[in-house]
Amino acid sequence: MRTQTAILPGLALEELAAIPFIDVHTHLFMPSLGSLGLWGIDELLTYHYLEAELFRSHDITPEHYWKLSKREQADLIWRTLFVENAPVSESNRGVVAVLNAFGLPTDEPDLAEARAFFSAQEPRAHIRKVLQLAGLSEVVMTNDPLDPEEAPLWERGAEPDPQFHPVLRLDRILNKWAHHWQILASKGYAVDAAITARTASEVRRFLDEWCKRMAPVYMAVSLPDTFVFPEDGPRGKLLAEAVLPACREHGIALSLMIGVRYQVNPRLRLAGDAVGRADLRALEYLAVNYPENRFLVSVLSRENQHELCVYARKFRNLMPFGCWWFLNNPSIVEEITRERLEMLGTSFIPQHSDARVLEQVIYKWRNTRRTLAPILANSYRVLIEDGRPVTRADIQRDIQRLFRGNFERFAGIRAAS
Ligand code: RAT
Ligand code: ZN
Repeated sequence: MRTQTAILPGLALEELAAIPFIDVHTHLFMPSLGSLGLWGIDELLTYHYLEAELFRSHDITPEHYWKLSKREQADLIWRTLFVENAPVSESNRGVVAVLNAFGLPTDEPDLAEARAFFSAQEPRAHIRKVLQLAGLSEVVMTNDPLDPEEAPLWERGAEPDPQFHPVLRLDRILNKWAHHWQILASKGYAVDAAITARTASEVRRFLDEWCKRMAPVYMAVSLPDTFVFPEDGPRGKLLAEAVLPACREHGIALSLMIGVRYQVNPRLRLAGDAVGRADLRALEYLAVNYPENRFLVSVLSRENQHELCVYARKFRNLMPFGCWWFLNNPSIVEEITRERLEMLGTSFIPQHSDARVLEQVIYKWRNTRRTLAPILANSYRVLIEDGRPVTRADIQRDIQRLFRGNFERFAGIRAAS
């Protein structure tokens, strides 16, 4: 049935709400890695996005803040950003939306009721409930094989969960080889500080074993704005000689998240990273010279977004995904998503949550649906005006592709849907 333009925004919102999404990049953990998972009001309030904002509205020094207990930190952030100021920023509003989703008060002077609620939840049931509230069928994790807390859990055999897909994260290996090669050496790999042929092949063996253990849906690395490829340092050599061949052999994509300026203010710890414009010729080189590899790509700089779309038009082995970190604000998501729809049709993955705290998926996906509905509706409106009728089935098929099918196909996790 043909659709009238006036009802398009409502229709898009209905379908966005009805179709369960796959969250293609998070920092959440499946129940069997439960000790690593963050959830509840104290974690929500001490998310590093909010910590950065605390220091703008309160005189406390970072050094003093880090000495407080988690509970004291959360109380301070609540008082400063939610009681003494209206919580209008994106990350503040997110906490409000989560409290509201559970019927908790959003304007109390203290956190007593919220704390009582979260501490009464049974973790496994709470995870299922949160994913359902967020409209997600599955989430993709970030799993670090060199993390001293995480690695032993995998080595002992962590029980897989159909709603959580593992990802082999390579930051320590690719970005800080000098600090980490000895961990591999201590686990019996014949590696050195220098990337000799033997070191590269031992890293390859390490990746093969972790692929077997973890069955990752892709490998991933975050990269600085200064990322170049090819290059002669450890990162360039390990990428070329170990990571790219391993991805090919295991038939999995490599996710490149490019554009971080690490620790411009180390006093803020996790909140101390910034953004820089990258030279995407490195991506061009990878796409041209490694046609058998597939690359999921997110770029942090707003200035790199258009180039990424142009490269995606040239190379089918590039899949742009998400509006990452400092870009995940409605005004910027709108701009980037419109640009992508205009340049790539529906052949990209519009968003991921990057959630670090379980309940964040509720607000992040609610925001995405709210921001995307009018953008999609507008695309259909101009299409109708230009002479092509649009049906509800068209809208369903597009949303299914954007928020599920593109990832399933590109990551090779299911037959094409
Ligand atoms: O968005 C974030 O929380 C960042 O701190 C990073 O974790 C980033 O998303 C990454 O995966 O490196
Ligand atoms: Zn992330």
